[in-house]
Amino acid sequence: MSKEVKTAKELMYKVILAGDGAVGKTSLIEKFVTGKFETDYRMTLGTNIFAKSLTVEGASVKLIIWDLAGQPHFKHVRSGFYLGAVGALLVYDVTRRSTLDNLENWRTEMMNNTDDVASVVVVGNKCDLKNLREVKRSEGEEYAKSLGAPFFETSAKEGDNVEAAFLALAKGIIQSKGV
Ligand code: G3D
Ligand code: MG
Repeated sequence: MSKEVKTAKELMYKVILAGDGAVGKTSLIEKFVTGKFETDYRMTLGTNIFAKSLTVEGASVKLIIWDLAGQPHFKHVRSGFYLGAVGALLVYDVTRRSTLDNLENWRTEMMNNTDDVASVVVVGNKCDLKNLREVKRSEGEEYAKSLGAPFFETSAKEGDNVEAAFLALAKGIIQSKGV
């Protein structure tokens, strides 16, 4: 008879992705959760919720990843989106400087709507578009440093650093909340 091993209850954490439209939030989640980069799923409106289990520092963690589909114009729609989130990826697009400039507004809106955020990671996405780059790596790094947050340049298309960014997010949550 095989021995059943009882594992500790899996910890579940709500995390969100914030940032301007078309920076690649949905693409990053799709890549992380399904390993695919697809180009034809993005027409949904409202909020999409994804889940992915991972092991961080020996702990089993399930990230419940909330994605704001479309860019609702009304802030009250977004307030429920932030509620209870303990982690956030702040995402900009390295080919559009305005998207980095706007990250602080996204962060402020998030902080105005939840007290629970324990872990933030700054992500400069689309690093595969080398010829279109508008934002230097050091600029993103500097913003992240000002928040005391980890920083990654990612490509949802090629997969670079996608897992690393989510792992750093989960690690930050575990470190501040304890296991
Ligand atoms: P959003 O969820 O932040 O609004 P999306 O952004 O994930 O919908 O992505 C917006 C567009 O950027 C999509 O292109 C998507 O394919 C593209 N994109 C996302 N991430 C990357 C990346 O890392 N590299 C490149 N080259 N493109 C990326 P379309 O043309 O479908 O609008
Ligand atoms: Mg999207």
